[in-house]
Amino acid sequence: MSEGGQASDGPATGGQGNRRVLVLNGPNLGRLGKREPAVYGTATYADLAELCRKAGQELGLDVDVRQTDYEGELIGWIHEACDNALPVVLNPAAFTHYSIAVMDAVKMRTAPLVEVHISNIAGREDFRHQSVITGSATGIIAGFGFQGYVLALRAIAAELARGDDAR
Ligand code: CA2
Repeated sequence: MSEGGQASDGPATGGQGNRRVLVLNGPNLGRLGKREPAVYGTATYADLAELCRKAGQELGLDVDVRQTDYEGELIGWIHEACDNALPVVLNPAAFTHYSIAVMDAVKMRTAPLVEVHISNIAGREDFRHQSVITGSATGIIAGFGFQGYVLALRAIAAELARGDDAR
């Protein structure tokens, strides 16, 4: 679990258990707003968590926002989602580009999983062009800043409205 109480930034359970969504963020995203504003903006991780929770409220989703710098912890959270058929919004951060372990966990998903990137990874350095996650995700949203998380939550709400299987 990452320092600073950032592991879980939203309600763990609520009155709408079947509407729970995990928003999972990988390494260094807890530092948003502190470095590289030209790429990631000036808003903070707390701002991102608040935006996701607010979007969730508007969509009738019970959004649980978490961030970790540890691969094993992220994988554990993906397993939790698999075991409980929870939809996921996932920004794997640098794990995107090389973690076969995160990819294998995503392959086990039992509900929609949307990969999100704040920046447009296809327009950056060559090593960021490849995602080992996308092929196992429901879809990917990249390049729209924090708004990408809201778009991903909207996509999940639409998928839930279509049926509860792992699309
Ligand atoms: O664009 C994204 O959302 C990324 O997933 C962010 C990752 C990067 O490794 C991916 O290629 C694209 C990096 C997150 C690092 O976050 C920072 C936050 C503040 C200051 C510097 C980096």
